[in-house]
Amino acid sequence: MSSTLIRSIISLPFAVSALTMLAITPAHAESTLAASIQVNQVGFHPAAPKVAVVPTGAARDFAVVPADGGEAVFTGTTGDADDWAFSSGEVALADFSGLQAPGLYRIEVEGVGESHIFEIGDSVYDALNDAAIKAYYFNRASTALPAQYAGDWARAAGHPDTQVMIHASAASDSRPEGTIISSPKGWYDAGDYGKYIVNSGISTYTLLAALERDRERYTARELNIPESGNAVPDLLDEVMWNLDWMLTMQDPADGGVYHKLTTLNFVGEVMPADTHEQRYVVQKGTAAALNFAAVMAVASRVVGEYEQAFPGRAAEMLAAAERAWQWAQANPDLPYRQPDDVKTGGYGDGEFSDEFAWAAAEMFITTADPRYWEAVDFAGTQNAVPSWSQVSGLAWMSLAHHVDGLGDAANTALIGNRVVELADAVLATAENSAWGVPLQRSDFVWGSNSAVLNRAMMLLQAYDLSGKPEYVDGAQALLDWVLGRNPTGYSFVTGHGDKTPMHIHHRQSQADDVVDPVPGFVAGGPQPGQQDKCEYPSKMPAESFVDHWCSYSTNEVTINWNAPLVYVTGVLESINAAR
Ligand code: G3I
Ligand code: 9MR
Repeated sequence: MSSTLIRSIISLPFAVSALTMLAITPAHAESTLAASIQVNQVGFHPAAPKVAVVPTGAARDFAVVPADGGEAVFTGTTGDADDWAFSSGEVALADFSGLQAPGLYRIEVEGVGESHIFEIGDSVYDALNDAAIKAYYFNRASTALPAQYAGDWARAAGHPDTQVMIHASAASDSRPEGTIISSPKGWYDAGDYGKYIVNSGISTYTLLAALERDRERYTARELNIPESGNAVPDLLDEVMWNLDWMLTMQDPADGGVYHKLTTLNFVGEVMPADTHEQRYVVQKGTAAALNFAAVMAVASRVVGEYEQAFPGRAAEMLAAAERAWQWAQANPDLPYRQPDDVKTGGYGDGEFSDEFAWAAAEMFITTADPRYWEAVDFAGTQNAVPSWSQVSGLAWMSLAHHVDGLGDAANTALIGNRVVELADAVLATAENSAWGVPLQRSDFVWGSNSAVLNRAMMLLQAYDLSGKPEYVDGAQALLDWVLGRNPTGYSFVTGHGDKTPMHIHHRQSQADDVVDPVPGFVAGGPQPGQQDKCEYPSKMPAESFVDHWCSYSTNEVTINWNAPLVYVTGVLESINAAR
């Protein structure tokens, strides 16, 4: 909260309201973080807005100097100092957007110190974007990762998943409890080795949406994965690894989709090849069916563009989507309920209107059948920043991207309004932020960096519709946050930045004998829940992060958190290449 806002609350005539409001705002809880100048440590395109954050109680002069020393190349004065409800101390913004010359730099402020190194240059996010996609390769199940592709992080195969058991909760007439099915491939969800359909939904979708948005870009990128050099973009090859698995999660008898494939308990800190516990598919549910239907509908239209490389696959995916959709019509309210003997991730969600809207939107876009548009009350469906449990934003994002080809059934004005309304609401939150980033208290949840990046992704939808630069600038500020313009001082993406997480909650990174963690993964990010009971430097929402294996609630990595990092860095590259 800005000090102005605090002052206006304190001056409220009703002391009781003031006290109540102050009570729900955490008092400035103790922080042991060292205050220093924070900046996006990867860097900026020459034409992009460039802002660093200086810890100070009053405006100060600052200088941008070459990383290897020498005379200042840019000088300026910060704005006024202010505080923020989610971090400690006062800060001021140093705007050096005027500096456009490519190079490696630092910010210096007399009496305060210097920032980490950052770059100004064209294509400054290419390597990061490639690495964020390559992280999915590193999380492939059921395969060895040869050194030729995986370098230092080469590993033996694990989890063939050809002998997976039907759990009691998933038993059906044709597949009674204990039946063995084959369900290989896919990506490990996170630092654990589970494979979860709901979370695969938003992750796989977001990567496919990146490809739909920037096909030319991704056709040209080479990721050095086993499929590199074939006739399709590496990004699509990577996504196919997970689509192949997802298809095996559909019960051929009725079209329903199992919620997840995991062991009964989380396994220890071991490599994939060293763990052989029985894996199960667990309970079918409405969320799994609708996530599956939505993703298969999108995949069908994307894969259909590469029919020669993937003959028959687009039709197979669309048929699978239709069967899952039908199953959900017959089972519209079946939440996932974790069985007593299963302790792995829940991804439970009891509210399905957003999943229905998303699946209907994707089926409508792919088939042009107006019955899908009519199946859902789109006029009554709000937009929201996406997360694994709230996917209405994915419906609006896809509808907006395809708005010109939707035909008469769709309300195109409604689609534009929903996208712009949400983007404006996101941008408005920057006004209360001394850090100049459009974030609010509810963003500081488990996986906060994905909330940050999904906000950026929604701003970029509004930019695509309107061409207004403020939406790109907002997305830039949010990416800056993830890459170092935040009170923890970390660029949260492994291997990308001057100070990056070294001890992510990622079993492979923990169990291998390589010092560096697998690169290209964004850590969950600060949030005050501290569910893992580790030691943290602060209780403040934006400071409650620790780079330790112990911290699965702030330092794990997950496929749905990397996906908007891919989307946002790819789109910013495309936009900047064009300006
Ligand atoms: O929905 C409530 C909301 O009403 C409330 O205001 C808020 C206050 O904290 O909490 C919200 O619930 C949170 C929920 O996520 C939805 O955002 C829970 O507190 C929070 O504990 C929960 O965290 C989830 C976590 O699993 C624990 O269940 C994360 O979203 C989810 O990303 C994470 O997923 C795990 C998988 O289960 C297993 N694989 C790793 C993966 C990442 O850690
Ligand atoms: O390692 C698990 C991680 O992948 C999950 O996201 C997290 C929350 O479900 O749980 C982790 O496992 C922990 C378990 O829940 C409690 N005991 C310690 C485990 C991690 O070392």
